[in-house]
Amino acid sequence: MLTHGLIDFATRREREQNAPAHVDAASAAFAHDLAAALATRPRSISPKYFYDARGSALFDRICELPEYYPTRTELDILSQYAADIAVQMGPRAEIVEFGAGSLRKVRLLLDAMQSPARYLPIDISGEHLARSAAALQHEYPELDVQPVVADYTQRLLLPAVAPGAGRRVGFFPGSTIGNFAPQEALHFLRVAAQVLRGGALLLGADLIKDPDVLHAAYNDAQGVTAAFNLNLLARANRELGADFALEQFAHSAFYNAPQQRIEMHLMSRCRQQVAFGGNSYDFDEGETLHTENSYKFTITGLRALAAHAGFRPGPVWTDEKRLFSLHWLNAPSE
Ligand code: AVJ
Repeated sequence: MLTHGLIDFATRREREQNAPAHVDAASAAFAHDLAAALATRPRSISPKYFYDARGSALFDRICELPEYYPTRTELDILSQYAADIAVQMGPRAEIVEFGAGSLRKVRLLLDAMQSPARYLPIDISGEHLARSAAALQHEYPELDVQPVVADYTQRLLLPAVAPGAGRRVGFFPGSTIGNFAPQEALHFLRVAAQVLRGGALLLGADLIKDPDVLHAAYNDAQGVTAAFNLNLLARANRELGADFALEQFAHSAFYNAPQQRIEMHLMSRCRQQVAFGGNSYDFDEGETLHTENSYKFTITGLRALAAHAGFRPGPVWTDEKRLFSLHWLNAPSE
């Protein structure tokens, strides 16, 4: 239906389009999931398929858009409160980042921390992970950088905390948690609470706000978000030989207030057929392929969710306009 599987989601950061060993498996999964999506109604597919090389580049451009406040705001909060966050972390802490992530963000933490001991970025994409890890290791020669190739939504085995080391702190920025349906978010937080036992999680969550502000963030004037959404069809044409007529699909993004989420869809502008994998699929005028959910939170709602998953919520940092929130969540000790 409209939710996406956890395992599907976990591979959304796959960016190994240039790694021949991985391309076939990634394409096969895309082909399989696209066929399943087109054969079901309402139609929906995991947002992980946005992130081929072109889609990843478009996402990087989204993060720079004037309307797309989350990245900029989270970076502002991180730099403003880095010292407070570092106090929570304590000396010789290690950071476990879920997703190989943005080095800009983790750098702000490392620079404020007292003798950070180790950085463990976890990502399903070995290629992207190796690049990020090597870049960070080069900049922080004292830091023990240990990339972990794994699906972080499953139970994770991490190296033991080193003797004499400080707390283990999970880092899940960007409101990536917003791609999960509520039940999936709860499941993810429960797994994280186990992996981070005795430590904590630093979690970025986008906040419910004026729907016009939300709307603009996903309907930018330059059309970068539209191109990002439509790239899913372009990718299907390029990679799988589908024949989507891109000009016959419209980017649609809107705030679904009762569900507290932005929904992105690709909407058929007319009645049409699409040929793919030896089959033909009918689209009615206005029929959509649902491509993404991006849940928004209240501070109290997020804290309640985390508590339900076993965390003890601590300090929350936010910006002046309360656009975005960063949560310190203490993991259970056992
Ligand atoms: C990477 C899932 C946090 O939901 O805002 C940006 C992805 N989609 N613009 C988000 C996205 C359209 C982004 N996340």
